[in-house]
Amino acid sequence: ISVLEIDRIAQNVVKSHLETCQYTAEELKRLAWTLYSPEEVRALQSKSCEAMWQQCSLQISNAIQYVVEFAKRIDGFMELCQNDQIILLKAGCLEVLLIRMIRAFNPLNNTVLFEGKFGSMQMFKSLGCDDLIGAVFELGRTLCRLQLSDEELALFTAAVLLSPDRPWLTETKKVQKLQDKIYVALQHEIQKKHSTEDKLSKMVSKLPLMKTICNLHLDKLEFFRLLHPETAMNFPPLYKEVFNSELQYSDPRES
Ligand code: 4D8
Repeated sequence: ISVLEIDRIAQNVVKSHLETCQYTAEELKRLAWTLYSPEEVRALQSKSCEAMWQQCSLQISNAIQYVVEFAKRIDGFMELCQNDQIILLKAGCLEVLLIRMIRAFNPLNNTVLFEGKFGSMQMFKSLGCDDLIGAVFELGRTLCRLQLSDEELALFTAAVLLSPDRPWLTETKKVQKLQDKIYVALQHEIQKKHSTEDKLSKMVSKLPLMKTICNLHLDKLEFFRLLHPETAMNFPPLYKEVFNSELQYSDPRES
């Protein structure tokens, strides 16, 4: 693999990332001190659990659409079989969102952008998922400390998306080769900034916490679905498609 090819991969991934982020870095900088007022936070907190879940699932579903577009623009992704494309997106998109979140996370006051304004974890109180939200904010804080550039974020999210160890992949080798190249490009990008510490291993060391958060989210969703099946049925189709535990195969006996 040549330096030329690494550069080409880096350019493709970074361009895809920048084209598929809802907000530019400048927009986020401008928004950073647009905070929810105490009254607005109280209004969010006094929503019903169902209404807040609905609102969050809509935000996540919106953000997933951009991740799908990001994946499609990564060279090689569309050349994978459709089965593997779906498996990689279903398994990786929340992790990608959590990494993307740090662009919209202000570590100075521990707030995150939610529907146009920044708010602390207290604004999610009515979800009834304090442990999940606590873990998400902890991840935000620790990832922010790494001070990742958009180039590093782009390559890191692409590498996470192209994880060859997702269950039920058919073309594991093909995915592995794509991920290897992206990690080489990421290492190359990190070295450019001659950072002394081992930034890449610090990034990779956050993956277990991300996996924990994904599993916690699935647990919470499963529990929510038991308590409020009618609300869960009305979640956005993309959210349901990505996070539904039961694969919806039709029963062959019925046809
Ligand atoms: O660019 O789309 O504007 C998080 C959601 C981010 C969840 C969104 C969220 C993001 C996960 C709302 C609720 C990450 C951006 C905004 C909305 C990702 C938590 C915070 C996007 C980056 C920041 C800014 C709660 C956007 C994890 C999940 C819990 C449930 C009960 C579903």
